[in-house]
Amino acid sequence: MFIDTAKIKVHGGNGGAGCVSFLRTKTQPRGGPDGGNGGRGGSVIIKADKQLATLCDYFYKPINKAENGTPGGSTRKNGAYGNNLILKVPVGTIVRDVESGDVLADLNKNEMEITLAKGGRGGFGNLHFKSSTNRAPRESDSGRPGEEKGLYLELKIMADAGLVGFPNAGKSTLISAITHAHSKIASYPFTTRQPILGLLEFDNYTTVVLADIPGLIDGAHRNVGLGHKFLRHVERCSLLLFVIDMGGVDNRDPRSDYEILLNELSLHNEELASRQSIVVANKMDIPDSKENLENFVKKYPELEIIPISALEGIGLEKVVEELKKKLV
Ligand SMILES: Nc1nc2c(ncn2[C@@H]2O[C@H](COP(=O)(O)OP(=O)(O)OP(=O)(O)O)[C@@H](O)[C@H]2O)c(=O)[nH]1
Ligand SMILES: [Mg+2]
Repeated sequence: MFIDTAKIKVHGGNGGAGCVSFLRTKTQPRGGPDGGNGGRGGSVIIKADKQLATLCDYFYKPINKAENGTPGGSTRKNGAYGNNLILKVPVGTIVRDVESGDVLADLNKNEMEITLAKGGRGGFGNLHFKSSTNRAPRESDSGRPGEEKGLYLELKIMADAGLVGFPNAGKSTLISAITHAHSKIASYPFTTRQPILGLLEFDNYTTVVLADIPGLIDGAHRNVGLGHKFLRHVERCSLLLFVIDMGGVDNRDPRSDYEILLNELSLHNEELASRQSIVVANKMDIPDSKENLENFVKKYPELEIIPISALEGIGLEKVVEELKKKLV
């Protein structure tokens, strides 16, 4: 299951208690205090892992606690440290404090990590309290509790370019044609239900990552269709590819499709609508598409438009060339 947000609680481990003990042996019947300190509790650490693609682990396990330290013992034995708990999350996960809303970390690189909740310090044993004036202390410390925090995790996948379009516009067909991705293609709307990443390799061996996301429709911001929340996954893209169906089936007008897309983008995040973009005019193999494209170009003469047929593989080199020019 693809999950891109999760609310979790993290607890550092508690410190172990200090020990009160006195050495008693045959040769040292009054050997003095020898209670060891408790061990420190483990910390909760969050770490980006490129093998992961979803936050679903945390949907099922929202409470995460590191190990407690163990208590100190007699004969000066200190308690063992609690093990740290490492929470692995996909690269691109943002961590926010639930109460303040502050961003604590943006784990945008593989293996990047931060400590979310420190473990508590272990308590002192009575040996620690020994002094010249108090040679047989009976006091010890309890361990400190570990830190506790409520956190909100949000995944914004890392991609260089994002495909935005109506359902059935041909986004998945395009990404499957130019990258190694296998995005499901079908003639019904909302085939794609979660973001799919595709790696595009250029002739000089440089690569960029494209993201295919579910289709948007009018009212997506009001949760119509699959809603617009998954637009968070194109927020990091420096380039947007608007995939527009020029076929005009069911009397659809590509000009209003484009307008609706822009509107839905700006309702999600105003800045997205003015992001660097290319319009990919798809389905140019359909007879009515020529006229539709002419009308589209007339209305938007300032846009960069690439006519293609993702299905028949026409115009794809031009898309790849533009991606290379703009992203590499
Ligand atoms: N004639 C024609 N059909 C196409 C072209 N590209 C895609 N299609 C068809 O359009 C339908 C939808 O294609 P998808 O690639 O699944 O569309 P999508 O934009 O990913 O759709 P969602 O995942 O539902 O948002 C499929 O039946 C494709 O075969 C094209 O260039 N020409
Ligand atoms: Mg699709």
